[in-house]
Amino acid sequence: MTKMTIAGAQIGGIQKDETREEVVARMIALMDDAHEKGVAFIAYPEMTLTTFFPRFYVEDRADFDHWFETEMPNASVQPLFERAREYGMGFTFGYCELTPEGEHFNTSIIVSPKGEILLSYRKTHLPGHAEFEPERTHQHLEKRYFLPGDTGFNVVRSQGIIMGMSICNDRRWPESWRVLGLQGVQLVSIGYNTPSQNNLSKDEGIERRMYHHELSVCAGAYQNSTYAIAVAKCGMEDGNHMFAGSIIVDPDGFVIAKAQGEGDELIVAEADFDKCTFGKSTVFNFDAHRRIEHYGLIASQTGVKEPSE
Ligand code: ING
Repeated sequence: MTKMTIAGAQIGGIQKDETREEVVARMIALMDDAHEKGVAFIAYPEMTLTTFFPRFYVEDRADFDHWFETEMPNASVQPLFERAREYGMGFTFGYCELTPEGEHFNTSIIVSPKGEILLSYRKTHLPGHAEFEPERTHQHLEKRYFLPGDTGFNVVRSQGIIMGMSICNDRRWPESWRVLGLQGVQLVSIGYNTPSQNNLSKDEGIERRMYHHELSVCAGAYQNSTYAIAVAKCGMEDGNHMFAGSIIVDPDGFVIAKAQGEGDELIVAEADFDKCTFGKSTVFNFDAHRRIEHYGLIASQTGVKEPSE
């Protein structure tokens, strides 16, 4: 299948006291709307089921284990899986994963129209810090509550195309996109929760932040000739603002759908995956043009090493 109607289901703020069931009901309402519009695949945001709790500091991390899912699917999300299967709709969403071994990950999954979990991804690039930093106006403690992902960036064939995932900060790192691109990815789903207030520099405004978000997704899609759905959990959460700007981007890097508000909102686009072929066979024909003998530092060196003089 080369054509598919795809959607991003932007989710407005989730408050601390909102239950999983209340959130899933909001997700299903968007899925119902998507079904009305003939959508075959829908993407939900990062950490869709809970508020963005890494804005809060807690001494004992176990006190935050209630924000995590210990099995997937589970009773809370089962209605979403059932509705998707009824509609024959594939989907992806992010949640916080607590493994039987006691490890905590920021995770997302791709589910087939039959309700099978085909791929699980654990967020690689965790922004922020692990300890409380008093000089910050806003804490961003993902490094405190999650381990760096151990899955790497993988793809899966589903619904006739090659699908992959990133999560939030991953979209800012070209390596995330290129590893997926080297596997022939045609649709990258990226959920995000991006606070609007900056933690350190006061001069960064929301416009600048939004520009960097869109720049990252459009560049990643273009440079790997893939569609991308970047979908936000946004709006106000317990007095903290996260920006919206959910977009669907085509393989030429053009935004073809964009959310207008900061609440629950469906964005829809007609994807023709044959459009991925041109870029992959010309400008970004990796096999014909890449020179990996010169790229060694990308995978062998973590930080910057400047010349001595
Ligand atoms: N959030 C943010 C993101 O990468 C951030 C962190 C905000 C980075 C602003 C840079 C600038 O979109 C998450 N959850 O990764």
